[in-house]
Amino acid sequence: MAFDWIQKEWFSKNSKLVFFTGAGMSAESGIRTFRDNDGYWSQYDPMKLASPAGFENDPKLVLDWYQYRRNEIKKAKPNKGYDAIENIAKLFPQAQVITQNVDGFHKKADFIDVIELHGNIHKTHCNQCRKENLDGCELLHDDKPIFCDCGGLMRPSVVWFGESLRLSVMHQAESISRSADIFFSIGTSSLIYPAAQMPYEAKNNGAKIIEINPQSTPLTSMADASIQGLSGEILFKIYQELHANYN
Ligand code: BV8
Ligand code: ZN
Repeated sequence: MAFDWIQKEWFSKNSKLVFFTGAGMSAESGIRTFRDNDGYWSQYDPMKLASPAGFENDPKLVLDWYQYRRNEIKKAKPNKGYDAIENIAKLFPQAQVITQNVDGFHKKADFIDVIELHGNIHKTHCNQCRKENLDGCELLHDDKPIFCDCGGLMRPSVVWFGESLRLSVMHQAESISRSADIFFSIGTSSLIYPAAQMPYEAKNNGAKIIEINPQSTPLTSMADASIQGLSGEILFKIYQELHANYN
């Protein structure tokens, strides 16, 4: 293969590829990450904006922030890294995506399954009875928080700090990671658990770990290949290589 950090013998036509993605995947779409120098957490306190206590303390502040992020995401669109993953998935039919992102940029399709570990920002549910609302329901009405008929407050359907991930989602992500032959970890600081456990589940079950990130992370030392670069560009190059060899 043209680039030396991916060994040809790692791949075969029926390899099971898993793409584990974080906020860096959407950086080239103009969406801020969390922990880069210009990331959200450099300006805001995550416990005030992404935790149950923060929501309880000031629901309007939290809902304003999520509505702002929804609007930013709606103005943006997936970048070529997303297209590359979809095209690679057409070459390797068992490919799957496990994402920490809530922007919904990874599209489920018949050739690729997408697990959203931390939920989806476009979905809304009641904080008390968990009744879900249709996609796209606004978070504020007349600039005020919206109450469910049970009296609870409507909130974005994302996982906050201190909240458990849905057990079914966690188990699905664990078994997909354990069955991977090639596990790509893309655009994540590998700091947030239990999500950050996934590459270790893959590695412990024999997968090759390929990390794509301009920075090194706690995962870098155990990756079989660590590609320092931007996910959109790198994934497009990887697609070209794989297309040339496995089409
Ligand atoms: C849990 C909300 C069980 C969604 C987020 C004390 C109390 C409670 C819990 C804990 C605790 N101590 C530790 C924990 C566990 C905690 C945790 O991991 N904390 C960390 C700080 C140690 N985890 C939790 O709370 C989880 N739940 O444990 O439940 C429990 C229950 C009760 C009590 C105890 C435990 C829930 C975690 C989910 C938190 N939700 N956000 C939203 O609004 O989006 S956090 C946030 O981090 C996002 O969800 C995001 O998905 C996630 C991971 O971040 P990344 O995606 O990696 O993004 P980041 O900015 O960090 O990095 C971007 C990377 O991209 C960088 O490396 C950069 O170099 C790279 N990059 C930049 N540009 C590019 C690029 N790469 C490629 N190409 C580019 N162009
Ligand atoms: Zn309710």
